[in-house]
Amino acid sequence: LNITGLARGLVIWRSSSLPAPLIISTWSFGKRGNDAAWPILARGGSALDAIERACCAIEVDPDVDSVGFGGLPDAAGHVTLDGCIMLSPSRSGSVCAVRRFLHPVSIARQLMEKTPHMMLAGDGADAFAAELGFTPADLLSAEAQDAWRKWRRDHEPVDQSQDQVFKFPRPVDRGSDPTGRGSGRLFSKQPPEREESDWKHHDTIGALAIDSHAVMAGACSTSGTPFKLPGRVGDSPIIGHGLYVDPAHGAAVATGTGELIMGVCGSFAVVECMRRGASPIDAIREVLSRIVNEFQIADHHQVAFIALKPDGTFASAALRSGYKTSVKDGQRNEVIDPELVMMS
Ligand code: SD4
Repeated sequence: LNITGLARGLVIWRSSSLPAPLIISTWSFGKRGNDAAWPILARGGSALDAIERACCAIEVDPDVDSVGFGGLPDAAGHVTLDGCIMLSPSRSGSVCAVRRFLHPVSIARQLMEKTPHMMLAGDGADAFAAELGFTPADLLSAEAQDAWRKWRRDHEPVDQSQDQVFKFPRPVDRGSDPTGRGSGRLFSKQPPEREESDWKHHDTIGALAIDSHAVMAGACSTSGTPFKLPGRVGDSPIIGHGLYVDPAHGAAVATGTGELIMGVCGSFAVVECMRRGASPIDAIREVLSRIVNEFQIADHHQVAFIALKPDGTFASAALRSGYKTSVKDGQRNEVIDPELVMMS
């Protein structure tokens, strides 16, 4: 045990086994979020503040084509944002189908902290944000609008029954850009390779953190799948699907094809496996196997999870190649490959 401080005359004893602060985010662009959040964790601030800051940094970044401003719109040309935040089973907030505000995670946090509710949708979420004084924002970038116009041209009339929405090659993360920050361009053409779609596409910033008080928190934010049916909501804002945090047993966050993740309550299932004693990587392996067994997996499908235990051990794994994880703590600031890629 170490004496770590004095407060109002009380000696605060802290176990030397407390984990050092840590933040882990999905994709290589998550590194930008980690960098933005790190000063909070480094000065002893809260994991909750840190993951909110990480998500906000990505939401305002127009170079990230899957979150916040710059995200691709739905089939009707409207960008809708989903996000959630979680500390524990009794402390979470989420919003979905937000159309007039840029920061779903911040709105979700306000919902968690200021109301007895856990989830708000659509106009109700927008009205709540307006009432709280969030600044309205235009979410549709010129580039995303061009992409939508091209999509409409090529898919007229829109026939969602043919699964057009999902028939784009899956996102591929090539790691850091020349600045070392992670490109954020998971879907744009990047010659010479042509593994990706002509379209920029969808994905999610998911972040898990532990602060110096050993508190764990998680959040995720997305514009969902591109050109989705208006009203479609994926896993990301739904507690237990895109994100789950149980302070005693661990946290998990997901990215990828929401429908696959939702089919197995993915993040909750990962945490449940850890609760029963599985390591983070074995927990993810079990849930990915379940997805493979339950769904007809197509080329364009991707699912990745990050799992974190309260002691700071973590793992990430993906259904397919092309996914990366960003991690930052006192010693390192890296973009790493997942420990496991389940299918070729
Ligand atoms: C969704 N899981 O809406 C989110 C978006 C995402 O890769 O992560 N797509 O399905």
